[in-house]
Amino acid sequence: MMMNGHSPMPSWQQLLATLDDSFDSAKSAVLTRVDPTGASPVLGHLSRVLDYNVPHGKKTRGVTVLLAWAAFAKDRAIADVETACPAAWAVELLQASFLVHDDIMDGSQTRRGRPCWFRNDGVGLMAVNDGIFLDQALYALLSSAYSEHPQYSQLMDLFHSVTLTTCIGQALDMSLGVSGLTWSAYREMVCRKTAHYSFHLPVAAALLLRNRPELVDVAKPLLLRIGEYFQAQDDYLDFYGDPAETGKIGTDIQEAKCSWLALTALDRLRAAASAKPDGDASGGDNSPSPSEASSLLARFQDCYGQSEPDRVAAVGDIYRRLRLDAAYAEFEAAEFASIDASVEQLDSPELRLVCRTLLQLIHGRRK
Ligand code: DMA
Ligand code: MG
Ligand code: MG
Ligand code: MG
Repeated sequence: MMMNGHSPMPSWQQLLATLDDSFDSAKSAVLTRVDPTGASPVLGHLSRVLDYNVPHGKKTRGVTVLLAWAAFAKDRAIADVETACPAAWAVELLQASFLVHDDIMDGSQTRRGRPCWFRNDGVGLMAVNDGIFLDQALYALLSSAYSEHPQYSQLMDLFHSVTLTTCIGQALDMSLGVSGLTWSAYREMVCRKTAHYSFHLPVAAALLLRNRPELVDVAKPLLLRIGEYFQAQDDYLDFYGDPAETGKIGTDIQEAKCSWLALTALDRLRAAASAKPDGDASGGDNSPSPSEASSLLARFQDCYGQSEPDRVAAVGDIYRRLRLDAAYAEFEAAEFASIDASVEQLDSPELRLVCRTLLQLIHGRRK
């Protein structure tokens, strides 16, 4: 057996398989807490809530816990990974909780290729309570697995504080609207609503389980940057993604979201509208003329955040006219290179490995 830091890392697929294998035991730890006798009439519903909302995603966040846990193992053999599975499912429970509520708030139709939970027959507003259940279930799971762990109270604090941050980010997301479309508001909102729980939380949880609390803040700035990049991708996919791949149908235009595409469109249109008639201030031969840009800007302001199909389509036409897919490809390549360079500067080889793996995993993603 290899007993040094250079033992091969289990692959992402192996970690995912280990995580999937542990779902039933995580689920039963939660339901035992609901009712140890197994007789309660509510068990059937809550079991369905867990089955429908927790195990069917990409599980990037859950696998990230296992990846970071494995990276810090003295022996990276797969057998050890089970220890971190409850924490991995705890992160997935938090994600499920936020998604159940997010889909209600965003008026979405589908999630992971199936109707959003609240759209299922007989669910409706019960989904509000189900979302709270998914959130609280994670604490039952953490306590069943780690109540004797020396970092247990730090682990609890971590989940609580990341939940509050995400909740504030979701509140910002809902309140910015068209008038709030600025890059600084965007970055703050995205960092809070997505980056903390999606990237910082899973790595920090694994570091606490490994008794390495001193590394939590070291990894955080870079993980938050990866998270901001991840949300820009999500915004891009909201319009340009294929629902057959993403499993969801975008609603950012009709919901007036402060998104990467809307901000970039406004930047381009404002630059083109104020350019000299024969100038090239807005970048590229395909830029609209100042008069076309002014009329597109007025059209964008009239249509963004409106639910009539014609107006939603008009915003999409503006995105295509501005070639925002090409603008996004340029952004993605530059952002990837810049984050990648920062990853290589990390002192800890284990954190470098984790961040590098995550960055490569999400680079160019289509779902
Ligand atoms: C998601 O933002 C953020 C949270 C906390 C769920 P979003 O609404 O853009 O996500 P999605 O596109 O998956 O609905
Ligand atoms: Mg949403
Ligand atoms: Mg949302
Ligand atoms: Mg989105």
